[in-house]
Amino acid sequence: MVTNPLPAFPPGFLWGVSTSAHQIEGAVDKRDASVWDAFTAEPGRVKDGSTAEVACDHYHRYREDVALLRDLGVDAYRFSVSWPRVTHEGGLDFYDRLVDELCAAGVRPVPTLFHWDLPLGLDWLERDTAARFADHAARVADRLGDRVDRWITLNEPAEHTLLGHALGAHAPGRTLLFDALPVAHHQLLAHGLAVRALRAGGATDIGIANSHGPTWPASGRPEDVEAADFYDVLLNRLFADPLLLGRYPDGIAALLPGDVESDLKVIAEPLDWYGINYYQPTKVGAPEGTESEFSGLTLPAELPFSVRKIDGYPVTDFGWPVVPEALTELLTGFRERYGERLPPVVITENGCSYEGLDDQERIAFLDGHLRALHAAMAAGVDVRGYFVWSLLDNFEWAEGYARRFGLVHVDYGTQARTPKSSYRWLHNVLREQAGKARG
Ligand code: GBH
Repeated sequence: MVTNPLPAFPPGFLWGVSTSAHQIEGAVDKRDASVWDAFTAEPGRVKDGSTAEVACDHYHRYREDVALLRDLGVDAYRFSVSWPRVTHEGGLDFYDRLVDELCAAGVRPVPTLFHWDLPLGLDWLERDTAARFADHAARVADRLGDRVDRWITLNEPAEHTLLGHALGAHAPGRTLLFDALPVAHHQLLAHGLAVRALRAGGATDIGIANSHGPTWPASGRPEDVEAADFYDVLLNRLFADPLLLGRYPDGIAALLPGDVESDLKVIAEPLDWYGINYYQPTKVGAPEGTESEFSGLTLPAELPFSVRKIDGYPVTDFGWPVVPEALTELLTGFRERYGERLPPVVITENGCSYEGLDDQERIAFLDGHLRALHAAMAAGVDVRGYFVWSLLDNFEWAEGYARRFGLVHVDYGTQARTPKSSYRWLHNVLREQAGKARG
């Protein structure tokens, strides 16, 4: 049981929860197909053989879900706008209704414009997809911009590149290893072009949600340190450096297509804030010459690093280690590396998968990570908000419905929503924090 009250977060700190379209909406007949539909249809791609055709049926139950948000007491809701729904006749109407419902409930809408469900037929290996994404962004903003003032361009281009195009665990299922690098570059370019398009339409509060975590070398041996540094480039610096410093880490630009120098000017459009999705640190060592297992993935032997097990910490149902203090380390490390170039930070995702309605482990996870976040703020990192992943149990990509990340339990047979203990706990935290902010 967690009993000590959390330290006070500053007035104006934004409390929220996150979801994504493909993981909760369902209503597949009311949108065009995405690469995830095609991927899911291939046998063996999704562990329990499930699809996202219905998911949490949020498309039809959004009113009930917004009521859950309102009763939870969050300031903001991060959801994603499904690009293949926007391309479908009448698809934007759904987001119009959702945003109205959120505004009426006093919950600020924070849409993400791409969370992995690329329209089928588009391809991030093609440079043109970046321009298409900017058009998509402009179209959504044109419709919702009178009620939405904060935007997120992309969700985790790193994971989409790595899992979707390098290792084949996510849609579109390619196993290109390092030949997947153009996918990273084109997403970053898409981000920059979207920032310009959104600003041209009057938007003033734009960020991105990147997946980051500290990389720990397996030992002090130079070969382990070198391998860990390489992994750190792939997960962290490949994305943060171009966005925040306007350059790629050494050796990367030469591997990318096109006029990289001129693209970097677009990619480095100043951001109003920088979103970080944090889950866990990764321990990395020199290659061991064999395949290795990593979060349900098989990493090929030819990679110049190997991922090692982190011992000595509790693990979630997914097997991910629970290391709250690595969030403090991550944030202070970012502040050191990027200095004044780092805009205010928002934690756009943090959460864990556990079974059960009385989810004391989730409470302990969130409590620990909020304390770690507060410690980073006390050490001088400017953090403006925190979003829990996720409001609801949902379609966890290649894991299907087996992993439950929600504050609210979903019975996929009846679609009944049942708030878990963590939901009530967060509700109390938010009430307590509001009281503190009033002084
Ligand atoms: C996010 O990605 C996604 O944005 C979201 O859609 C998803 O539902 C959510 O997280 C939960 O998965 O084996 O211990 O090293 C998270 C990216 C990449 C974080 C893999 C955990 C490996 C854990 N994840 N990583 S470990």
